[in-house]
Amino acid sequence: MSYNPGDGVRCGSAFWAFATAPYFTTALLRKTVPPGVNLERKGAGIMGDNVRVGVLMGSRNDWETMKRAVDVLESFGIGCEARVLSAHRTPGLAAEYADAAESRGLVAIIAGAGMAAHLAGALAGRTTVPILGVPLSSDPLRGMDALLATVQMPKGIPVATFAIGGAGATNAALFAVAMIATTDPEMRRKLAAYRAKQIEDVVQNPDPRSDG
Ligand code: AIR
Repeated sequence: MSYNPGDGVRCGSAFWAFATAPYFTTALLRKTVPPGVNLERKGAGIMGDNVRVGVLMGSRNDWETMKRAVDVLESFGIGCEARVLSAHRTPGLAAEYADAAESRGLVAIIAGAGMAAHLAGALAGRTTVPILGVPLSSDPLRGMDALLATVQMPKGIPVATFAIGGAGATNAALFAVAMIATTDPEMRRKLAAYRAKQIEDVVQNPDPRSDG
């Protein structure tokens, strides 16, 4: 089964079948749902329990970059979910996602968007769950537009902003790991091991002319 971030699924391949089944069921039942049942929770990509970090992106075209955040979180064994939500194209669903974040126990939301990147800020305005913004590169301004839109939040509503593109996606996830590590000794140990491996990689390959 190919991964489809537009459906909003739990990270980790073992979860895909479980995660996508309710979504498709939801789509099928959309016209016959009893009054009072809130299907929009599914529409907002709210998929289940044990999700600690949400990885959101403004477009499915952002997936190749934002996948790096998911890869990091999965490598640390952190429950996460990936979802396309746009501050402009699906503002209601983005708001709903933010509104539910605290009660779901999310520790952080990583939000990547390009161009007039308002996703991170729009989420931050609706939740006290920390928002980690990743500006994404696109033509013609190569991410400078998204960087400024993400980092230049007015005082009172912070967004932690990371580097443009893949480095930012990776670092946002590592930052979420570090947040979790403040209260989780096992995660602290894993993060220390990750750093140690980076040092080891440099020490073992000091010659820039070698293949590494
Ligand atoms: N975007 C989508 N909705 C609001 C914004 N800012 C961003 C996406 C993507 C860029 O617009 O995050 O990086 C272009 O989107 P698309 O779908 O046209 O490729």
